[in-house]
Amino acid sequence: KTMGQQEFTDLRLGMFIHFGLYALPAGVWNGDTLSSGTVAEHIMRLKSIPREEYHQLAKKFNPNNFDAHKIVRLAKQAGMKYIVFTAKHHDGFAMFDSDYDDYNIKDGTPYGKDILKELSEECKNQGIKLGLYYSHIRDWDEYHSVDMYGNNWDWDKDDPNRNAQVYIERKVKTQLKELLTNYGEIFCLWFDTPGDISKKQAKDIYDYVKRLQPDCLINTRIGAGLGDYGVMGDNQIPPGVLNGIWECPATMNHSWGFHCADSAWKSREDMLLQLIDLSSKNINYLLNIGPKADGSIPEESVDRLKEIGKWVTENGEA
Ligand code: FUL
Repeated sequence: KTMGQQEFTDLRLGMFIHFGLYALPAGVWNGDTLSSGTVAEHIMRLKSIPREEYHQLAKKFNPNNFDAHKIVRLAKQAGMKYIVFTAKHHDGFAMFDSDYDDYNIKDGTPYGKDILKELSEECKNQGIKLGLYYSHIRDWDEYHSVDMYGNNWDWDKDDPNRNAQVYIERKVKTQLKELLTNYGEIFCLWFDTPGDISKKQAKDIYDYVKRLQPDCLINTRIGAGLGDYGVMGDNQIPPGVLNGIWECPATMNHSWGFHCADSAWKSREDMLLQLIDLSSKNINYLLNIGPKADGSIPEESVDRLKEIGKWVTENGEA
């Protein structure tokens, strides 16, 4: 049965994981460091990195210290009731085994394993819900017939072979089917930055997901006014109570993906105040970690999660 409004809201706190090839440059490209106020997972766009060059990152990607067991345990210790993992971010690289092409963690990296499989099995074993982030319109790897170098990062609506519709049919549906078939129960699909997706396209994707897993919740970032629950802007906390069910995705520093120069860490108090504030408004707090290229979790994040967990244990559920 589909999760009800109260059930979703009762989850309160979740862990967002932004992990992908962008963890390798970690905010630095050709000796040039992105300012600490930017998001490192956007480095391909921010540095206009040619597709072929960005692809080289896959050949070096070997996150052997990604310890799914420890990450899931950490989430649980922090009082988190669900995890949302970036299956595919805007760079187009699949963090799971995909038959769409070899640009995925299993077939295209020295790591050679399906990291999502590991995570999904741990979630199941330790009894925590798993949701997946999937960038359904923005895909910088598929825009390549367009002006890649002039920073024109949008679909060429006039190209019959390469436009949003063709991409949805070929890549999005192939991969959503894999994600909703091979990893057990997926509690939510977290779509993002719909741009000018049409109502028809959004509805088509929405129905496609529900056909594969009727209980999977879909966030409003699917676009065109659709979605089962609302997502606030990044790090946005509304001043008052809202109608409906909501979630606030938030970072511990500024960037979502690991950024070596981003040291603006929020304090434990900052985050607990946010948790309490959101909780009083019935809005879930989806708090992010960005693993390093080797898969390990930045110490600053681990420390903060442990402190949050301590507070949650001592004070009951927020
Ligand atoms: C944004 C994305 O562009 C960011 O990279 C991040 O994934 C955030 C949660 O959503 O809109």
